[in-house]
Amino acid sequence: MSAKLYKNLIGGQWVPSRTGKTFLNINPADHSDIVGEFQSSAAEDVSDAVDAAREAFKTWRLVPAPKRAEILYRTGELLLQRKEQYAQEMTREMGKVLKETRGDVQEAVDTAFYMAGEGRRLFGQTTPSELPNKFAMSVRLPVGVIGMIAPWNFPMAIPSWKLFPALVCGNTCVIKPAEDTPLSTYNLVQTLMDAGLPPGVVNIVTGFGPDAGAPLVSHRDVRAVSFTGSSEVGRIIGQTAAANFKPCSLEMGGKNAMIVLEDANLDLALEGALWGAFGTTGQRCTATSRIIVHKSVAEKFIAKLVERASALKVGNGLDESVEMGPQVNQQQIETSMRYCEIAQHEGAKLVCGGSVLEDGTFDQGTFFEPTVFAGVKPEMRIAREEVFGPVVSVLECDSFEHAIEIANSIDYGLSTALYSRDVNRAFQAMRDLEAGITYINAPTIGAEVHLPFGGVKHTGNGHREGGTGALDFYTTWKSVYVDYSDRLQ
Ligand code: TXE
Repeated sequence: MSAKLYKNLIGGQWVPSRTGKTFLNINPADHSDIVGEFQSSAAEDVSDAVDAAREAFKTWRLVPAPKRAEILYRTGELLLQRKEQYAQEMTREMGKVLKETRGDVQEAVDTAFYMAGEGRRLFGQTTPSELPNKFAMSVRLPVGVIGMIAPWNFPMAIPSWKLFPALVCGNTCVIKPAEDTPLSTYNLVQTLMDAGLPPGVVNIVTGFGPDAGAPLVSHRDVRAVSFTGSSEVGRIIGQTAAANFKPCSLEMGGKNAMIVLEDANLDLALEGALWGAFGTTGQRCTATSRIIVHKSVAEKFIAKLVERASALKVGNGLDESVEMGPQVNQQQIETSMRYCEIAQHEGAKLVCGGSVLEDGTFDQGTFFEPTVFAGVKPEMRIAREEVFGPVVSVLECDSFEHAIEIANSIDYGLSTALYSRDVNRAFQAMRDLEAGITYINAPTIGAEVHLPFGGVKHTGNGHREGGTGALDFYTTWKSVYVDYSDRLQ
C-alpha cells in the first residue's frame, strides 16, 4: 500500500533527506494501516536545518514578543478548529483512544493561549543601583537556536510545551519528533505556519535517535537542548550537552506512587487508579505504576481493581467505545512482557492480565492486557523500574509514614497522589513526598499547562516545562546598567 510521503521542513521548504532513506509510520492498532512515509535523516540534514534556524533567528528575535504571541494565539484558534482531524491522526499513529488524543491536542491549545499571554509579560527586573544617576535592570533575551527531541506518548502536547515558550521568547527551533509519531509534529508546525510563522523559525528533521537526534545535541550552533524520553538516552544527551557547555532540559521517567489510606474514599481511589494506570495504556511518565494501600483496606481494594481492570475494553482507539488502546510498538510490548516475567520471578502475585492479546481479533496490533500485580515488595524491580505499559503494582503499608517511606524509596520523583480525608496528612504528603507533583484525592496524571511540570531525583535535571519555569529555560538574562550622569567617574 502506498503511503503519503512527508519531507523534512528546512527553511520553510519541504526537502528530502540527503540520505535518500525513509521509514514508515504504522498504526499500532492495525499494522496494515500505514500512516505515512517519513525521512530517515542524518547529520547533514540536521546541519541544514540548524543553518536555516540560525538565519531565521536574525529577524525572529527582533519581532516584538506581543507580535510573536499573536501567532501563537492564532495557532491555538486553528488547532481548536482542527482538533478532531488531528486527534484521529494521532490515534492512528500512536494508538491511544480518541478521548485522550483530543485531550492531547487540547493541551497544545491551552499551551498556545497561555504562552501567547506571556508575550505581554516576559518580565525583567529593575533594581536600585549603588550609584546615583545610574539605572540598573535585567532583561530576558532569547537563547538562539534550540534543539528539541520529543517522545511519542504525547505527540502534540510535548512538542507544544517545547516550541511555544521557545517561540514567544524569540528563539528559533529544530525539532526531531519520535520516530513513532512524526505526523502530530507536522500537524502542529503546519498550524503554526498557517497562523503566520515565518519560514525557518521552526524546522523539522525526522529520523532515528542516534542518526538524527544525536547530531542535533552536539551541533555547535544549537545553543540549548530540550529532551523528553528515556533515562538511558537522557543520560547520553545530558553528557553531550555538558561537554559542550550547553543548557539542557531533561524530562525522563517516573514510577509514580498513589497512596490509598484507610480513610480514603475507595471508589474515588479506584477511579483514579484505573485512569492513572491504564490511561494512555500506561505509557505516561506520570502513569500510576505503584499503588500503596493501607493493609486494612488492601484486600477489598485489590478485588475491585481486578474486577474493573479486567473489564476494560481493549482495542483500536478509533472506536469510541474502546477504553484502552494498543502499546505504541513491539519494543514496548516486549518490555511489558519482560517485566511481567521479572515480577513473577521475584514472587509478586499476578492477579489480572499479564499477556499479549493476540487472539486474531486485534488485527495484529500491539495489545497488552491490563495487568495488576499484588503482594509486591518495595525492593522488587517491578516496584522500582519504569515499565511504561499497562502494568500496575500493589504494595501494602502499615501506616501513613510507612507509605511515604515506600513512595520515596526509589530513584524517580515525578508524580504522586494521596487518597485520604485527613487534611493534616494531605499537607504532610505535600511536604514530604519526593516528587515534582503531588495530587490529593486525584490520580497521578492530569497536569495543567500553567503550572511547572517535571520531577526530582532521576526524573530530570531540575528544569521545568509549563508555567513560567519554561521561560527561564528559553531565555538568558542580561544585566544592563545605564549611567545618565554624563561625567567622568
Ligand atoms: O525512548 P527514547 P523510547 C521511556 C519509557 C519507555 C522507554 C523507551 O520507559 O519504555 O523510555 O522509549 C530520541 N540521541 N520513555 O525508546 O529512545 C528518539 O528518537 C538523541 C519515557 O521511545 O528515549 C526519540 O525522539 N536522541 C518518556 C526520543 O529520543 C535520541 C517518553 C525518545 O526516545 C537518541 C518516552 C540519541 N542517542 C519514553 N536515542 C517520558 N518521559 O514520558 C533516541 N533518541
